[in-house]
Amino acid sequence: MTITITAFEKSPDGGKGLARDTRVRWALEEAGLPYAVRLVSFAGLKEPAHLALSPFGQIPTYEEGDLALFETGAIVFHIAQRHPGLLPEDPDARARAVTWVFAALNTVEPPIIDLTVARIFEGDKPWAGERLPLVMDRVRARFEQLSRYLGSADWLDGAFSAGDLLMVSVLLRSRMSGLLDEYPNLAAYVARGEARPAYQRAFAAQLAINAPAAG
Ligand code: GTB
Repeated sequence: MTITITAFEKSPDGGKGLARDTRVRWALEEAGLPYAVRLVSFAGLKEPAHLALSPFGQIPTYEEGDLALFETGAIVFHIAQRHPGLLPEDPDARARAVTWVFAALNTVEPPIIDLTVARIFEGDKPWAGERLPLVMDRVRARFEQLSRYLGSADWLDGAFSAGDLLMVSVLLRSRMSGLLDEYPNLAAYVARGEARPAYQRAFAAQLAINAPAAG
């Protein structure tokens, strides 16, 4: 059955892989699943046809036959549950990997999003200079904890899992701030994720639609 996802027609990052369709593409590549992409304009996100798939008018969405999903966490979990490669077979190990899915999205990503908001959307506000260091320290606090937990391990809990896929994706969003480089084992963890052939294919595919046409 054909899988179709949605992505930005023109991603604001110009294809640096920061928009959330990259996570879904990565999961599909890890699972070896072919997929089609429907590109949506910013105006199109808020039109009825897209709102029927994504009530909040966002990308990515996922369609497979009669099934339509939104929210990257749910989409990656769906792929991971049905195809080998992203969740361990052992039930306890599987539950721990799912815990890391939630930790990435619920505990680590929120302060990173706050940082993006503080740097990009609120950077010109008169109080931005006071707020930014506070937000950066909240990211540092999470990175410190995650760094201590990861130690010298390659992945968060044994073999690479959907939890790592989402954690690496979340950490990547902070790269521009330079904070990741303060934690060498986290920077190396992200680099390991990016080096995976499935990530490389996902990144190249989203870049191909965002890169300026040659010539
Ligand atoms: N919780 C949802 C999920 O995980 O699926 C969040 C989805 C989401 O935030 N989607 C964004 C969106 O559609 C795109 S990824 N926004 C449009 C809107 O809300 O109207 C966020 C994003 C966008 C662009 C960059 N960038 O260019 O750097 C990075 C991240």
